[in-house]
Amino acid sequence: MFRNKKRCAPPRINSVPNQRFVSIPVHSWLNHRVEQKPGFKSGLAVLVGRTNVGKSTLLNALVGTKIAIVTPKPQTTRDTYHGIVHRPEGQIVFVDTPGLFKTQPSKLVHNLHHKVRDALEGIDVLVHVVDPTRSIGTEDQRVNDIVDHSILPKILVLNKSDLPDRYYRDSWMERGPKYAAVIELSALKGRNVDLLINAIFRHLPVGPAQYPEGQVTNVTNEFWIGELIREKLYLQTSQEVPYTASVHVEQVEDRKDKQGKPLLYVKAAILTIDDRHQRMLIGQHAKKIKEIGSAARKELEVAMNKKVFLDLSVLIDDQWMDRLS
Ligand SMILES: Nc1nc2c(ncn2[C@@H]2O[C@H](COP(=O)(O)OP(=O)(O)OP(=O)(O)O)[C@@H](O)[C@H]2O)c(=O)[nH]1
Ligand SMILES: [Mg+2]
Repeated sequence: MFRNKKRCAPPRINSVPNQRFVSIPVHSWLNHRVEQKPGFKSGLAVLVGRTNVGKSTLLNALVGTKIAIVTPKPQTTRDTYHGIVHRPEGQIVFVDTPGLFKTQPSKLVHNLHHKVRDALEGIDVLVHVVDPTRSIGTEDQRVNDIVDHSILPKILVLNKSDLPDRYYRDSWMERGPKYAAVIELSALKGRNVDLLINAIFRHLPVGPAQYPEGQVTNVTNEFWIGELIREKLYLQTSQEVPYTASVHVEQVEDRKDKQGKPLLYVKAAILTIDDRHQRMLIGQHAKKIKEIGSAARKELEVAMNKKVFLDLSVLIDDQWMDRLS
């Protein structure tokens, strides 16, 4: 499947960054049912919006842990995944989605938009997230159309309330009557996120929990590690490079280091579409791949609370976008 293998050993870095915690349990869950008190509410709320409005940041803030990767670049999220909020009164499963965006038609864009449409199936509440600091464009119009055609209870979230220049706040407020509630919050600062949780509970049916108490997501460790590497790739590369690349985690294994201490061995490959992008991702003297690898490794070590050996390579696989669908 992959050709033109070029590998380089990850650099050793001893300092640990000041990152927010991450800890993702491995799960075996769906269909799990536990005894719930009478009146316990349960359901799914989907986060939709144009790209970059802060849906993934909000998912993390709601759950209180880093599940989704976040970058300042558009089109960061490529999958729909669940973040679970547990409260005495019930359980909300939040579904993060890829943002809708306007760009040249491509397989990647087509597949991501398809995922958004799929994510709207079986949902109880639709949460429309917007960024009132940015003018309302065609991407927002596309989301507005989806929202207007939906018969679900809808909540409008005006994110980024920590920013002073929310010039488009009033324009969004004019759409307020179309929604069951309008909430201004800051996902980044964690401000007013409980208001959203309370508003969603008002629209959820009584029913059994979908996930066991304490489980915060449905993503596997392997998937999450791949996402973390992809986040660093987005942060360390520019222009079209992030959009030519994906990450494939081949192996995650608990081992011991030379001193007998626990070590997590991770073997992963960045997949890209051609030689030129492979060269860019590796960089001169393998500088770029080392930067990506060391940033990912540092955060993984904090998350897993153990040393991590990340064996990262850059391979060519011009089919990876087909497999996204
Ligand atoms: N100031 C401020 N920035 C925010 C807030 N929420 C998100 N951001 C920033 O907005 C950028 C995009 O955030 P994401 O959470 O990746 O946005 P997204 O909607 O998931 O984007 P896609 O996955 O590309 O659709 C990042 O730089 C975030 O730090 C907020 O409440 N305030
Ligand atoms: Mg996202």
